Amino acid sequence: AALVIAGSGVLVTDTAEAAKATTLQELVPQPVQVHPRAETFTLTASAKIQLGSPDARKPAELLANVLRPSTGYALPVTDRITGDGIVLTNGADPKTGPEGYQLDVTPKQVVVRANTTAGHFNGISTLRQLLPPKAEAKTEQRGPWQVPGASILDHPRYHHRGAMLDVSRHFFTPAQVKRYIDQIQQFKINYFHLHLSDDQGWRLEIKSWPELTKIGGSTEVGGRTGKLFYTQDEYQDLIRYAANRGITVIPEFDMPGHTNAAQASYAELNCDGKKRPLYTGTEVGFSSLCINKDITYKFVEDVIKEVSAITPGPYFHLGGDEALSTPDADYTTFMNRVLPLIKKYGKTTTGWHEFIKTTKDTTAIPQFWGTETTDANVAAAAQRGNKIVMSPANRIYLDMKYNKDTKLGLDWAGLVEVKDAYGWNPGAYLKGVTEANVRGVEAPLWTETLKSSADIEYMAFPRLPVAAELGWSPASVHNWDRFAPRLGAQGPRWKIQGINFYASTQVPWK
Ligand code: TNX
Repeated sequence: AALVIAGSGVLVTDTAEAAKATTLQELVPQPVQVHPRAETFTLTASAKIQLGSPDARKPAELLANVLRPSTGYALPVTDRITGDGIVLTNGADPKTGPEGYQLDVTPKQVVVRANTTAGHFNGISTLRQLLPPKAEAKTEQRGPWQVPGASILDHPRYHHRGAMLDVSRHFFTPAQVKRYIDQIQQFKINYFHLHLSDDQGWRLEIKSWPELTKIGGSTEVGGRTGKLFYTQDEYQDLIRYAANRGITVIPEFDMPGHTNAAQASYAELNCDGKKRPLYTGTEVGFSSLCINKDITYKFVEDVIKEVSAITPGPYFHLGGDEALSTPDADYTTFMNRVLPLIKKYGKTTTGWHEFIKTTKDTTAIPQFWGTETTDANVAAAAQRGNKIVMSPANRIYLDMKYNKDTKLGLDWAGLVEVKDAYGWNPGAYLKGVTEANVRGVEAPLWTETLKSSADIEYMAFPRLPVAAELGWSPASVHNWDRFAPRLGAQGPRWKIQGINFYASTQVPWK
């Protein structure tokens, strides 16, 4: 008796029993191969989480931390393999690659096989969705804690599956950022991009330029005041928190535009030598660093140097978008001086796609955020060998309103309902940018209108899981009619997790 959800995404059933809905048909993102087995596994009070590989330790601890409160079980993490219970080990099929895993659920045990820590995190995310939704509760619930019998083999379509949060327009505390990291992590998101500077705020302490946060980190959109920035210790704590969940942080400092907060902090960053007033509105494109002053590059180098020293991830995001107050020639001059500085401090450059017109460096990563399906500079870069991160604003900007009645958000790129967010193929979207040119998918969340975790969640859910599906699942699985019920099946889990999601009428919520 088989119910096969193979790479084709087609469901094949040949018994009535197999046709019964199980959580096997409720996974987001959809795995590459899912074969059901007849018998279920039940997690019991004596179960141990057994490590067959040191790579699995952090993923094991994450799983234990999710399941201990809800089950009330001790769930010790141990290096001793006894077989029964949950076993995390290596020796996965090479097809799983650097981020994939195999998950085998039999009556005696659940085995996650992966050859890397990333693979174990991804396998654990799948296992969590196979347990009943109440396994996500923070308080003790009644079992039984069943997992449907299965044999799963899975690996991602793209390496980069990202989420961006703008902490500049509105500041979010470390606790709020951690809450969002927890929420995105469960969909196999592996990059968290923090937009740390903009006209309205400079959000990370830079020791050599202390006024950046003292002045530039003192307010936000709407005019609230306070300590609206992260100390370097707080930032490093966020990075560790993300790393303990399989996520690499990408810091962004936007330049040469979107720099009013810096220009309000230091007079010398302005061509006329005068400080700008702090800005609490939501216009874009009015600020620019002074391109022809050496102090500008001293400033930029100090920022890159300090940030690189405390950021273990390989990337520095230099923004580069909407530099509407920087003449084209100046923009190129600026990038020609700044790109080598990022290399000097050992980081790989990523940025909003505009910057790629200034460089032939094929290691640089443009993040496409346009609303058209052609971009000559991005296509030319792809032809040279650059890998592109896809964030088309009219598809996957999480701050776009769902419909005209959505109270939060903006609409400059259009209204983006759940089906619109799903209805595109990252590997065949931009002219001249094919599957092999795409590094992945990232869902940015700009926060001009968002002030709380509830606001973040309303805009990100369910579209962030949509982005995760597009980034992870094979293209052959892409089908709205089959995706919508899987997405809808997440509803009870999100309710238990306290996620304030938008219950779109396009989705059949469970
Ligand atoms: C455009 S997207 C911007 C941001 C805004 C956003 C609002 C991009 C690279 N720049 O400055 O916050 O639109 O949707």
